Amino acid sequence: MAKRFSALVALAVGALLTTSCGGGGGTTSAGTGGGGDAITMGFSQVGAESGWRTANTKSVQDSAKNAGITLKFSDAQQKQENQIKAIRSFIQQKVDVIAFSPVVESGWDTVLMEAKNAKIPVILTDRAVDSKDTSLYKTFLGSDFVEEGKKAGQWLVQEYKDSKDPVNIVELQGTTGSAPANDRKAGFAEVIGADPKFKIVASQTGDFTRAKGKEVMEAFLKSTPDIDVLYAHNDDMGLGAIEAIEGAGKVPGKDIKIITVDAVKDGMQALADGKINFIVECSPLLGPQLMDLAKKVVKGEQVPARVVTEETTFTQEQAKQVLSSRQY
Ligand code: GYE
Repeated sequence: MAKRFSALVALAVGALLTTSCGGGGGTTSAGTGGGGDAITMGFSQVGAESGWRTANTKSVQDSAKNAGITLKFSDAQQKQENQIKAIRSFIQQKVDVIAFSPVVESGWDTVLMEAKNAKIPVILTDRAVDSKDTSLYKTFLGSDFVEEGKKAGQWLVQEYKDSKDPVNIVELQGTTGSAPANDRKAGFAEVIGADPKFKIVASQTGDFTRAKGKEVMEAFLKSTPDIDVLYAHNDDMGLGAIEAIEGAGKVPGKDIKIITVDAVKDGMQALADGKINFIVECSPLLGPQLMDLAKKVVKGEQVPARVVTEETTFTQEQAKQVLSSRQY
């Protein structure tokens, strides 16, 4: 119990550190290395836009330490140009392996070719790229975002199965051009598309942040009468939207039903409180698998081209049961 408590404190302190010094696109090192076959990993993170991202950063940093891998960590502040700069700097520093979570899907071929020519293996983590040349990276570790969008749609279809009335949906999309925004939109649209009563009446990006989620939801509430459902591509945008809905004198979870993706602690709390109706889980705890894959690719061992994270979904009742044991 005492051990568990101190682990939780460490987690909270770690989260604070990550958010407060995540600026500048600079690079910081952590980890031990040591020994002849020590591994140095260059990791280019998207940013610190959400609770999911904070938990993901912590998972990567902790796992590197545990695996004895020296980590050069760089925060791109959600800018592709910063990620490209970081990758070039990792190549110059001759790291053993580069891992990164591409903020958007396209535009990576040139820099990935530079890494390939320098014989530095690349691992995609969390988000995918749309490069035709799959030899530019060794593997892609992360969630199936299309599947997540489908699960969101399936809940909605079930929820309104007895209704003949139109269901007006507004959608808060993730970062424009990012794999999770593209795929969560597509999976959801495919499932609800089977029944014409479901209508997406407004859809706009909230860039995966709470502040943008609130701002865009305020605009939706002004421009769009009769919103039945909000589908937000992550918890943080949903949480921002809840503030906007309450500000407009409506009751989130009742007047407007809310579906989100991620299942970070704040999202799960809102779900347990009845303000969100359904959350599709997306796990940020990719660190341990990433370090295992890194060790293998550095040794030149074969790894699967795709490693998919296992995930579930949560209703309000389920959130109440698991909330206290949620790690992030
Ligand atoms: O859902 C969102 C974050 O790429 C899966 O990025 C990740 C997404 C996650 O900002 O909260």
